[in-house]
Amino acid sequence: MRVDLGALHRATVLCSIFALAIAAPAIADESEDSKKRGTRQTQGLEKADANGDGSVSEEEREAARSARQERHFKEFDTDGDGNITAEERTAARERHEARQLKEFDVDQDGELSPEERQAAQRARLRRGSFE
Ligand SMILES: [Ca+2]
Ligand SMILES: [Ca+2]
Ligand SMILES: [Ca+2]
Repeated sequence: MRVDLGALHRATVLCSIFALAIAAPAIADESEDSKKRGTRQTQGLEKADANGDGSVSEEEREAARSARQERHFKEFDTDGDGNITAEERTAARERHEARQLKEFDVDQDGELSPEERQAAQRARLRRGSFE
């Protein structure tokens, strides 16, 4: 009967990583799809840039982050009572795993190999969330 602080914290950490990635594109790795990621980063920037002046201020970054966290919270809290129960957490994890399987099970053997997991993790970092 309590908020999953662990998950929220993880989201915050990942958001920070994402923010770093935006701030320092030079340190981006040389993965085969770095071009695609650049596009995603730009989209993320546009979303966070609430007043459209082309840069993301501290406030805008903060607002984007809490919006994201709220979205995650709502995704977990399926009955909307403001609490995340163990059942809701389990259900969310199952949904998450099913989604991951659908998206990243490249050879469709019904489970994620270490390589597929890695791809999933990279995609997650790119999105700046733990969805
Ligand atoms: Ca702005
Ligand atoms: Ca609930
Ligand atoms: Ca597989």
